[in-house]
Amino acid sequence: MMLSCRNRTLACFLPFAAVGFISLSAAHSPLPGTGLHIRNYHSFHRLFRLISLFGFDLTLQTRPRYIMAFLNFVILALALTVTAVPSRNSVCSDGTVVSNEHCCDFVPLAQDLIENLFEGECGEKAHEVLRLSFHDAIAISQSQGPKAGGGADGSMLIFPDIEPNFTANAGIIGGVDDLLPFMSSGKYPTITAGDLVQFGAAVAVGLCPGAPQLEFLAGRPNATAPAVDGLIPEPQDSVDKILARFQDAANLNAEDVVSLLVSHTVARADHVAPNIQTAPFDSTPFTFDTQFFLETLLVGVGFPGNGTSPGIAGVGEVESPLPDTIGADIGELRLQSDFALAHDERTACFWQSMINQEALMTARFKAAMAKMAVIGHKASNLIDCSPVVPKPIPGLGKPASYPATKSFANIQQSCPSPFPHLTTDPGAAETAIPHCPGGETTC
Ligand code: HEM
Ligand SMILES: [Ca+2]
Repeated sequence: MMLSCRNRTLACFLPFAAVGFISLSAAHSPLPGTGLHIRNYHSFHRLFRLISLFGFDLTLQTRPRYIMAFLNFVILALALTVTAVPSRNSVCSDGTVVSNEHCCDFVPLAQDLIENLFEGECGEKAHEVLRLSFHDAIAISQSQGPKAGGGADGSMLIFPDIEPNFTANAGIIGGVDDLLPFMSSGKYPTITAGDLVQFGAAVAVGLCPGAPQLEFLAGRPNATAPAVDGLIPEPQDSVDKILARFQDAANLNAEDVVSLLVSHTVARADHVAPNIQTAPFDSTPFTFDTQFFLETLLVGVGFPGNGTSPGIAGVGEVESPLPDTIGADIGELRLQSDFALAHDERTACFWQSMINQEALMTARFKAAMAKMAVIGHKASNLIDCSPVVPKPIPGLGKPASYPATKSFANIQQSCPSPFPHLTTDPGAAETAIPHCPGGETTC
């Protein structure tokens, strides 16, 4: 039988269809067990040469004996495609199934971080690393161009003497010093600085009861330069400035900003109020709950002090509803930026909608963190290693509630939607906000 391609028969197009099929499927999914995309190490020329090896002459001087060879090729291509599917997965030492064996390198790191840095708790270290993931990622600017910063590239760890010294990064050196030993230990040679920061944050937040299991993509190249000063939002910034900064960094919108600020449910300030450290942003700084969104809407009555003298306002600080410091238990601190975003017409309704809606809050936080964690990178160039993020600690199952002595009467509402009905915690006096996680008395 003689086939002529001049007739434009189906047979002429089959090889190209096969090449296209293989290339497309390879381009969309990593090659078995490698995570490499076909374009990374096989050019299309090589594919065409491969076809020739199986006897098909792509000059299309088609002869009958090539037909069998071509069929062989199609069968081989199909077989490769079919067998590729199951072999794509790898099983890590702890049984976690991942799409690429590189992900398994993060399994011992997670254990190491939990045991030796976070000590299994949503405490100071976990908070610091979560904040670091933000300060690393947001340091990038579309308007200033690539030289301004590389986003989530670990530049804080690679140039620890530069960005951490910027005023807006006050205290960030804590998170940097937390993670540097994991980078220099030599135990994790395949893990980049940017991956360490974002993975560290995912592990950290999972220790806060009620947090979602964050997505984690691996493969951020190491930073080649530090970011410039002026890219980190500050608590004294206006809402206009804050929203513009997130937009300029990575097209993050007002809802993304509120969704990322969920992190302030597990946060305390060391450098805002003069001489006061560990001043919490809500009454449950070790629990990933919706209290932050409720408490930021309560009327402010004072500044947290050190327990002996009255509190003095810091830069970017406004009055909080629970300022009493009782012994080592420091009163609540409110950032001016959180207050402004809680009441601005662009963000107030979304802010209020988070109250007592843990599922909404965790889902929106997870989605926004997924965007933040890849700033400066193309997600399609990274490897999805989400299964190696440890399962988070479940929530406490306690609905949002007014802290003792507070009620709807103390709410300063800016969104016209109905306000959720909530109970008030028992007690005749303002509740002390525990200084230590896990019910410990010293920490
Ligand atoms: C409008 C944007 C933001 C502003 C102005 C802001 C400001 C601040 C400030 C002033 C502190 C206190 C730092 C200190 O004194 O020790 C803080 C703490 C913190 N922030 Fe933000 N933040 C913003 C957004 C975010 C985002 C997006 C995240 C994470 C995704 C985040 C996570 C944290 C955490 C976890 C802490 C607590 C750190 C600790 O307890 O050591 N913040 N933030
Ligand atoms: Ca909380």
